[in-house]
Amino acid sequence: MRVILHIDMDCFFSAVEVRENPELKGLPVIVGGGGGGGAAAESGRKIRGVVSTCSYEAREYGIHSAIPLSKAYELCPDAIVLPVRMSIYKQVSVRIMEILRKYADKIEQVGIDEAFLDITSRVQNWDAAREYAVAIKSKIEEKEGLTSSIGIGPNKTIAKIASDFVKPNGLTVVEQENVQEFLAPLPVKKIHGIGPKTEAILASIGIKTVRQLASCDVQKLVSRFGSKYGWRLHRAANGIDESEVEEKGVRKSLSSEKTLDENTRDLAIINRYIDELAESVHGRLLEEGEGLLFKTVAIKVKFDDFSIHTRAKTHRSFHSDLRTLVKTAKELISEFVIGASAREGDVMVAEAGAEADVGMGMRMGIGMGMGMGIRLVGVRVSNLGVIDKKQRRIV
Ligand code: TTP
Ligand code: MG
Repeated sequence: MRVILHIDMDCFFSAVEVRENPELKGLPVIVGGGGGGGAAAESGRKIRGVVSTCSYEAREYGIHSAIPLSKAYELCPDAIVLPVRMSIYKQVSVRIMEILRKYADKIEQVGIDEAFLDITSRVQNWDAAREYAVAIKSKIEEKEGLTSSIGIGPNKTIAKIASDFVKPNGLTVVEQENVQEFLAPLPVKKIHGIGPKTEAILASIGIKTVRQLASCDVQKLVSRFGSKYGWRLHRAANGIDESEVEEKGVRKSLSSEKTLDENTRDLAIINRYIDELAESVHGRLLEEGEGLLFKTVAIKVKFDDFSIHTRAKTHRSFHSDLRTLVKTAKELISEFVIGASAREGDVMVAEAGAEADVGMGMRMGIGMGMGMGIRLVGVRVSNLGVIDKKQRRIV
């Protein structure tokens, strides 16, 4: 028997904003679009964009994720509307995941503010699991000042439904023997993966609750939804889910390198290779899952004598744009190839001739491997972060 925990932070973006601006505590706070809110609306400007999330106080007015900001403002003219500051939420998310990692054998992050933890080997029974969850919640509150909701069950489907059962600051434990009883009265949309479309089809055949879905003949579901999805619905409704908590192979870095057509030290030529390599790395950053962010950019250079050298720069915050990648890589390569006293060095090389260059260049602190041609260059990004799939935006 497994013990699976699902944790979801409460009104995440908005809770982070309130933490950063404590005077907002207890107020209806909306995070979304480009911000603006009261002043923008009063001056007659149209508020653009949608609500990313909002505080629980704002939810009392009927505001929720994905509705237009203009509608939200109608529902609650006093709401404080703040712009999305993705890089801050991302940093908080990374820190929360680091905390969680210590509490599980396996952890699967499934969004910016949620994760599954397999805690089977950490707890002896369901009571211990509850205490374990309390400890996790307290640790996150202590370290990050944020509340979360946790669900615990014998599999991921149950844990996920349970974490949503009491919110905010909830904790719901569904023991194996209580699974059917817990699921039965819930509306089918509570099962992860059942969206409005499936919900409507199920309603059309008279199925509204999980109890009804669980007792529906699986062949009927298969004929409606196909074999794979039909069986999945049937199993989920009966509380069965054998899927593992999958520790996603978190990518540590991405790189691309190229041997030059001809060995050279000509920066203009090398920079053309850098453009190409950076574009390739950047393309793969975007392809990777929902997209990745980077903090560190590194370059690699191989000289005539096959010696390999690298230089790296770590930015303070995450970036995702090609421009920053190219600019950083070019700065690094130019420092590296030309050195601090670049122009002087170049002249000296021209006059001194190939033999003497290396030693003199080195002694004078000019570029690395002075006099030697470069035969290969590479660009690498590391210290990666993910772009939130719900948000679908790049910082
Ligand atoms: P959720 O966990 O779905 O929502 P939440 O944390 O704001 O609120 P809850 O207490 O109900 O868990 O999403 C996490 C973050 O993802 C959320 O803070 C903002 C972002 N998000 C969007 O940007 N757009 C959306 O449509 C949704 C649902 C979330
Ligand atoms: Mg959340």
